[in-house]
Amino acid sequence: VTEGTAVQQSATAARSGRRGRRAADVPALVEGARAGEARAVARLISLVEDASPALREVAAALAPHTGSAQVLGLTGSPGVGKSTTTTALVRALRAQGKRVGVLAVDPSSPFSGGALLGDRVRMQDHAGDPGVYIRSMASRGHLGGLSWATPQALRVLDAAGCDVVLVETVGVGQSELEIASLADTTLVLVAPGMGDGIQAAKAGILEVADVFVVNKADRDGADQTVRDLRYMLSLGGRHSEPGHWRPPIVKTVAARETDNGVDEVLEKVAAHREWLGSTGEGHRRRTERAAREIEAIALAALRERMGDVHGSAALGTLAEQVVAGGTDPYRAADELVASL
Ligand SMILES: Nc1nc2c(ncn2[C@@H]2O[C@H](COP(=O)(O)OP(=O)(O)OP(=O)(O)O)[C@@H](O)[C@H]2O)c(=O)[nH]1
Ligand SMILES: [Mg+2]
Repeated sequence: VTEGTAVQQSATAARSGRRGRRAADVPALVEGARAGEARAVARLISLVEDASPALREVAAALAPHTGSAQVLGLTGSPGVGKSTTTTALVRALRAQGKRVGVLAVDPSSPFSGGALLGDRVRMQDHAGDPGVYIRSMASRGHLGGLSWATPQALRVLDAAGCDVVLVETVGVGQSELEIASLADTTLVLVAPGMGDGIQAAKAGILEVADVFVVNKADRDGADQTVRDLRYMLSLGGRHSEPGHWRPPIVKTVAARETDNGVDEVLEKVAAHREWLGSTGEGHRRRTERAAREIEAIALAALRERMGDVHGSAALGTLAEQVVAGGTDPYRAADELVASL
């Protein structure tokens, strides 16, 4: 058993409900996805989400066709207007002729399949538009953060020719930090009167935001929220260092169809993209992203092998030696890792 299949098997076993599907014709699916077939895209995302035995083949087949999509992360407190903003952004991007993917990742309800988030987006006006793919994902097997399959799902949408992929996730737990590590540009949404500015500062969100969106600007207190954010940004952090990006603050009324500020959000996103390109920061982020992904896969493989080790004779022997004072647990652990 190679490390990869071991990882897949445990994840697949955890989701035995979907076992027994026929084997996937991965090359045909990738070809279909590249030709814009929604069903092929959906199937590929299911394969990566289910950690199907074909996962490796899918990853390998996608690799040559990825790297061109721009990934936008949207995060913020529950109810701040992420899905509404996503819908408005999709509409604006479609008007620019862009192909758009949406991944709604619900880190708060590992059992819902993230359906609520996705449905809220889907219920809007994009159903049936072949230039838009919308998919919701649960954060199965990854407490408090994004689904581990999110990067692979991004690759599927990238290979399917999406110019922009929007990733929406509720800002709870580690998710906003994770979304920032996944996205080229991270939008942090806040709303007036929710104390979000202060919450943001506490949670370290100031550090991950590339663009601040003060949504529900039709409500009282929007200007105060903008001032709060501006003040907090002025207090320092990496943003104030020379050569660094200073996150702009844009007011939106995402629930409005027109004159909603969303075009200005896209202008700031475009400016940030230019900055990413001209400073090399974009490449640095993508490399960092890949490194984390490799690390996560490698750690999962190690953990899997540790599982085999648990209760093994080798571990038992080392434990006896530690108890007898013949070695210490650190040296024993080194030996164990070396033997994996
Ligand atoms: N007044 C006002 N209401 C808005 C605005 N944008 C969104 N809303 C409303 O706020 C509520 C929540 O919007 P969603 O887009 O579902 O918020 P969300 O952040 O995706 O929520 P979760 O996914 O549950 O975290 C809905 O009732 C929206 O209609 C806005 O600009 N102004
Ligand atoms: Mg939502």
